Amino acid sequence: IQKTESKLYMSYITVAFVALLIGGLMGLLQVFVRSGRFTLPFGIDYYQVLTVHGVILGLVLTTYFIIGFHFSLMGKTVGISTKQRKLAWLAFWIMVIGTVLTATAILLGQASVLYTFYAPLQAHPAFYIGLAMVIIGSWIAGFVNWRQLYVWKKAHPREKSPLLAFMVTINTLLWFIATLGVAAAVLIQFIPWSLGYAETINVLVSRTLFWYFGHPLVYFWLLPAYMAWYAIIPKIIGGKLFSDSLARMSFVLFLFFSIPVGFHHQLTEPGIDPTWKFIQVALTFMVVIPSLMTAFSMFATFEITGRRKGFKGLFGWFKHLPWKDVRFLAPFIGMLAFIPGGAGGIINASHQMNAVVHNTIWVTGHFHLTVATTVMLTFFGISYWLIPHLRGRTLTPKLNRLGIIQAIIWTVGMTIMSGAMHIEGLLGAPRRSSYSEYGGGEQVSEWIGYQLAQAIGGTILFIGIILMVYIFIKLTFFAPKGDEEFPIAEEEPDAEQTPAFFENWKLWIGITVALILFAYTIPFVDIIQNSPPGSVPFDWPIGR
Ligand code: HAS
Repeated sequence: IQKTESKLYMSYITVAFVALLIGGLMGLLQVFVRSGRFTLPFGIDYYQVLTVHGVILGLVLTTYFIIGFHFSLMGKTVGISTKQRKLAWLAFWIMVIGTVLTATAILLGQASVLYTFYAPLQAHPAFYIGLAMVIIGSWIAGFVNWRQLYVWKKAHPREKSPLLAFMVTINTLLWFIATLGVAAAVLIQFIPWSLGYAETINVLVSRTLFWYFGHPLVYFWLLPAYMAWYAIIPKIIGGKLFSDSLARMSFVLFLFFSIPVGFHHQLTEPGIDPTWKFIQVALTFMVVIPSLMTAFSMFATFEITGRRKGFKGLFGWFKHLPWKDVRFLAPFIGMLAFIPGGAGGIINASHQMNAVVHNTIWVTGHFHLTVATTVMLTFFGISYWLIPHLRGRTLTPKLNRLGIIQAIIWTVGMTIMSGAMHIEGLLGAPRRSSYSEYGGGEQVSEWIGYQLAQAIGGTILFIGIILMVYIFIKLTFFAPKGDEEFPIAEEEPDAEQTPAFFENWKLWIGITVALILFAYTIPFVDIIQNSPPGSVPFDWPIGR
């Protein structure tokens, strides 16, 4: 790989690891505060820490790592030109300036609005302007990816696009369509309101636009992990991709169904017609299908590879998996975590059960299993080969062993922390609150033990973060020079040929837009009509 390319990809990935360290430290402070044994020094506000944690891990780490990974995949499969590389740098610097603006507003205590930042909480304009810049930068990066594929297709007429390039294109499309919602909220609602040009803000519209973006956001995080599961893991275990068409179909289904489902985050909210909540819940159950297809495909890959290696019996094939290879083990634990993580999601999406868990710390437990375990462990698994590959170094057996220890520490810490969050949530404990005895209620006394458990789990996780950052530094600067493989799997030879209609982007975008218009138009008009300016709580004047 050329130095100019690797420098670009590594810049994105490095920001992600810096974010991991800062965001992880904030997480540690939070579990300490909630244990009731620790107060924040220098009058630092709990919500300021919580905002740093959510923004830097949920928005900064993920976006930078994903864009760096996307570029690496595109560079490898379809190539990148000098002009495209320059634009990718422009995207990077716009994102960095935006991130610094947003971070400054939060660190000065002017933007303790949490990572969901919806009204009536108000931040300094710099917070929103910075976010808008991050989005604009990410769009430029996405345009570059599309251009990369376009140029490749022109040079390879009638060939199907490489699977990983196809997947990156779907994920950037998903991101682009989803971020239109949050960009609209930021530009039309938040910036004028925070600058004082608009006296009021429509709270329900801001929340609806946020969740129009917020749910596909979680699939924007998940799909790069799926890229690795489908196309990289089979190669690492010495097997082949089960089916190219199935993989493409599951990504197309994510594009269709991940956006028109935002209401499942707003099930308890007044002002949205229950019929439309029902429709979006039904669509939510559709978005479960591509994950089930993925689970099926992974099992198929594991079993076929094991049997081919001669392992017999119902589960004998399981033994062949390379348990001592961290490039496999870390993502595999991620897959396992997604079984309870996904089941929790189905519980959340079921309207009646949502009433039990909504706004409790169960939800925090859910997303620490999904994004902080499934996705993060897969990202770590990717880093073990991608970083040495980009840096012209190798993953030594010693670093591999450290990686395995890291994955085990993460698993133990997360099992304790997320498990305690799930149970405490079912006992009614709210999320997003610092330590409180709530006037000494009887039920509250049941919670504290779980909060102590979370502090223990969170501390173990923080040790895992320190170890991961150490491994990152080793892989980047000190590992021995060499040639680390970029593992991309081939398809099973007897798989059916991928149909040409997968390249019909107009069709996929058309269906996606139609589904969004169907799921959002009527309820959105309804929301705007029924919350005229001045009505509370939907239209909230400043300072109230
Ligand atoms: Fe979620 C809240 C519903 C998936 C992240 N979710 C959140 C929030 C975040 C988040 C961050 O309907 C909090 C937002 C906030 O701050 O308020 N979620 C779902 C559903 C799914 C789901 C239906 N969530 C995710 C993923 C996330 C994520 C993925 C991040 C990456 N979620 C909700 C709902 C809420 C919510 C409600 C709102 C709650 C409320 O009231 O506030 C589905 O996509 C899940 C489908 C997945 C499966 C699992 C398939 C299993 C696989 C593993 C295969 C394993 C193998 C290994 C092969 C059905 C693919 C096997 C080996 C063996 C040995 C067994």
